Amino acid sequence: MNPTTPISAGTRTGTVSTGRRRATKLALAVGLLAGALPVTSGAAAPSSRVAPAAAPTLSVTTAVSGLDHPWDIAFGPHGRMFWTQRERGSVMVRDGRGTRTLVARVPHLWVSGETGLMGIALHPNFSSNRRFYTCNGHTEPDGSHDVRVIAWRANDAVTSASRIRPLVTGIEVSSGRHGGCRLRFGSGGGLFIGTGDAALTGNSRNLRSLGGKVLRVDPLTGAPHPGNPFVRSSNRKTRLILTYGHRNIQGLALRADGIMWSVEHGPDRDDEVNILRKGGDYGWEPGPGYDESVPMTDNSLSGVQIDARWSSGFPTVATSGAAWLRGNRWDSWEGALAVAALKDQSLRIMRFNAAGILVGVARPGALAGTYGRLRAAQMGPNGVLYLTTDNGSGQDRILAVRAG
Ligand SMILES: [Ca+2]
Ligand SMILES: [Ca+2]
Repeated sequence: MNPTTPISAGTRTGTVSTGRRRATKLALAVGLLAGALPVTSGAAAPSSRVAPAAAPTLSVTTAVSGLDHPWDIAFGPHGRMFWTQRERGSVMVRDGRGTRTLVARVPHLWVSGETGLMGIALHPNFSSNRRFYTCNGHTEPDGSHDVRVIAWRANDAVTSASRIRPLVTGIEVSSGRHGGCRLRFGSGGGLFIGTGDAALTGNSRNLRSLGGKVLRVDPLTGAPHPGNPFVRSSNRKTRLILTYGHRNIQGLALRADGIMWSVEHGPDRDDEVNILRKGGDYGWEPGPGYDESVPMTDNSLSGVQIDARWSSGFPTVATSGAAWLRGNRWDSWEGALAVAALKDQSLRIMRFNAAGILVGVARPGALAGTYGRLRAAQMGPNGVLYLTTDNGSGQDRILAVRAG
């Protein structure tokens, strides 16, 4: 396959975009108790009526306070919670007894605009190999920058960590705008890396750039995942690509069926939630001079573009991290996607059916405008959802959200 030619996504689902239609009636039916908003959906209308379902009552507590731009969260054995702080470049761990430890500080950190220390993910075998991964803006000795993924190994007590190696380097940057970078493991053990387009024209759909992509790599070697669509390409970067045509991936979330979903920022309209399909083109291609007055999914581009499963319409709300809700205390929201939003300062609960079609969106009042900007979402032990705030000035927190 010619790696420079956008491919047709043969795995596209059966949904046919019928344009943006308001799902007001449905949203009202689903979210009677939860402050549901009318939403626009880039996907087709639901194929069947969904009975109104009672939303769970939420309680929100502060798990950790006194933080500064906590960007991502991960959970390890024995109740350990990891988090990153974007500007401080610190990887912190709180153990099961509540003791907080600085485990690592990223060297040569480059903090600029939206870029700094961002995503974190623990290897699925962390309990035996102690490996984890971070993604950060980096400064080279010559003063140049990139975004890169670093592999770390923690000591047995998980009180310190040493760098094993940079796993993926050369993710393009410009000013620090649209730096990505979320890390999550897939069901097959590959490490997914969601990147931003660096606010540069010509990255997103260019298969020789790592910007505006979802990459998938072997977490031990950094080699391309053997199932990647362009794995036989002669180009190092092309081989790492799973999907392309993204603007700025802020969320990745693995559904229980093993399918990875992404969350992206739109320009002035159309934040998106997408199902990731191998080799898929998600249709973002800004014009010369980074002209953003183009659709988030531009179907007029060559080849087939994959439509979003949810989009914000106008204006954007700046959707960021996302997690699938697990545990029966979530009641009718079990299996729904919880999506944090920065600009809109709220959490959205998006319910999709097994085919990935949106059936309802709720915006729980307990998390709407109460805590400022919400950055990360991650499920912890016992069916508790954790969120980070992103307001700065050392006032940020990690919130624990319990249902039932
Ligand atoms: Ca798109
Ligand atoms: Ca097209």
